[in-house]
Amino acid sequence: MSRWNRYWMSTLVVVLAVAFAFYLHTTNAVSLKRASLPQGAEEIATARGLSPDDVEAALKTYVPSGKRDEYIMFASGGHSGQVLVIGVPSMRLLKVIAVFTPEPWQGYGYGSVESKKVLAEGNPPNGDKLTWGDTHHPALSETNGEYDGQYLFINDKANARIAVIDLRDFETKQIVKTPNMVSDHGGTFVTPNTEYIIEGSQYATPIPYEKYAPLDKYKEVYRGLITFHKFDRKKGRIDESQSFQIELPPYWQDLCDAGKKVSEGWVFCNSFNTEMATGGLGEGKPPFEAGASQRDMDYLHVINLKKAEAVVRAGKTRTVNGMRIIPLKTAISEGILYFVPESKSPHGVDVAPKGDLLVISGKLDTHVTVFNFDKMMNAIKNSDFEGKDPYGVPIINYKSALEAQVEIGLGPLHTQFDNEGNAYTSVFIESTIAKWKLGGAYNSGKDVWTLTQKLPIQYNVGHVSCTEGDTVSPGGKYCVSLNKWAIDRFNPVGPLHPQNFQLIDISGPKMKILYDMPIGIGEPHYVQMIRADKLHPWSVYPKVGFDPGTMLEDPNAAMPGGERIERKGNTVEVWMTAIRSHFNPEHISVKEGDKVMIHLTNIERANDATHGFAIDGYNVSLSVEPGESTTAEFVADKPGVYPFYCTEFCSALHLEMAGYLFVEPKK
Ligand code: RUQ
Ligand code: CUA
Repeated sequence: MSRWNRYWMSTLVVVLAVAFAFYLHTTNAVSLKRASLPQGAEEIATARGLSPDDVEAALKTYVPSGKRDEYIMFASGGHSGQVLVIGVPSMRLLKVIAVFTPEPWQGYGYGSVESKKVLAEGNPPNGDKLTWGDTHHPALSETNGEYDGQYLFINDKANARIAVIDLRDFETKQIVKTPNMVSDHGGTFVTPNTEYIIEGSQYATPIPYEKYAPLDKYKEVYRGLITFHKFDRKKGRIDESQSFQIELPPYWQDLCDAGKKVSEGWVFCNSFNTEMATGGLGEGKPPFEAGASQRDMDYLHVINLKKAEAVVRAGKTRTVNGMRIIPLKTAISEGILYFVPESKSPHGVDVAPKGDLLVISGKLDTHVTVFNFDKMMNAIKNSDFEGKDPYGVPIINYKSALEAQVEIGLGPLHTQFDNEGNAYTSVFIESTIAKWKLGGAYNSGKDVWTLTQKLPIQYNVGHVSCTEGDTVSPGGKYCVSLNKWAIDRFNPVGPLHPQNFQLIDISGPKMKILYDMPIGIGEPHYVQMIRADKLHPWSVYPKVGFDPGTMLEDPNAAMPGGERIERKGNTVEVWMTAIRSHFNPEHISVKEGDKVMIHLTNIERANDATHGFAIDGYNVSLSVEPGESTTAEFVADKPGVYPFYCTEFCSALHLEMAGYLFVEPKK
């Protein structure tokens, strides 16, 4: 290009740029004008009895048709045993992920071999078949203390189990029945790089729990446990051969949290019933609620995970039911376990974003108590102990670990954080969320520690959870108050009321309630909210013939052209494909008593072209997403003619997407 030409070219570029900027300016002006309230908005608000606050809340939560939410909330489904996926701020329910409970839409536990395998893996070795879970605390996988959007874990308090959900397809891939313990509560919590998934037991039992011991042996034989499940990120599975447990005194260990940043490598769990009350209402003895609340102080457990790992590596463990356990004596002598006294029936322990402070809440207290990690470490170094518990665990001097106490109201439970040095604590007895200022490094070194606002909620809050509010970099946008009672908030639906999730705007100087969402599926305990752009789920499986069980191509998948039926002895194996709007083959003939295996591949590549597969009368229901290969297995033990059909309205000729299973009776 000549110099002259180059001159003209660059002039042209400048002119075009100026023209484009002017165009943007005018269209912005137009769209601003368009965004102003439509005529009649005030009339609508008046007619519906909406206050200006209501209108503001509506504008802040309404997500127009076709638009998406900014955050995704993963909520425990409580007794349902499942996980709820909810968009924030719209509070639209996006999905119920089947975890501990069979779920027919997803074909989870209704004939599909992979899901039956996952559910069966979670059964205890005694042969019991568990069909529900009491899900409590979901935990997103983390990298450097930030949610990375790869995996989600959740515990089952009723049976001490942990589930692993892969966030590429939002499906449960593994359920681990934790050996030796039968109830948990302090799970799931992950270490900052998801090396471990933490699960603390709740109610002390003999170890293992299958070993009977009467209550008069409580102090000698009953014990608590904390399990560190090793997570193999490459495989996306817990590796129980690398996991271990630590034996703890028979206090009732409650919630835990993993240290991060400066406190990485340490784990904190609180406990109640350090009285070691054994109940007995009905036998003239004080009930648990009184017996377990006598002392003013219980113990925060301070656990040196790095040392515990070294002790496990050195083989100083005993193995029970295939699980390595660090005995309590060893945990004490090796400097793995310390206590700090904490006030009245502690519940939540929450590590602040910089990892330097721990916020403790006592259920019968009016304060939150803040411990300083460095001060704790100094106390350990200087043997600054105020004594030992009956088992010999050194108790760090309370005053030496203390950083601050903030009076926030009666019955504090859980605390989360924002990006501006504020903490948010749920206050159960008062039904409020307390916002308070952290001192020290969170507010330019000032000793501010003050309550700034109390927001009434409706009603009986358990957890409060804020956008990425338990990570090293909280989002500071929304909190959700997980209310255990709803009482009068919704249309009545009988004596069993829904729970109430209340969305709170925390982006301004004052918290404001934006939305009430009824939860009619169980008592959810905890949620985590992740920025939606951190999640990258597949919209279809990457290849036709993909097995979600292995997350690889299934070598035995039914593929187009390879559809067939083969008999080997009493087993009939079917390779079947599904595409709008037919199954191939459409006829399956077997004999009564045959084992039937149907390998079904959805060979579609279109987004959302899911086919279902149900066999009438045979309790079989599969969901086959585009690309997925799955296998249904059952015994054809009932003679007759059984239509099978697609259960998703996939096309105009969806009703024609059907076939027959013929079961010829035995002679
Ligand atoms: S707990 S309401 Cu199951 Cu997390 Cu505190
Ligand atoms: Cu496939 Cu309906």
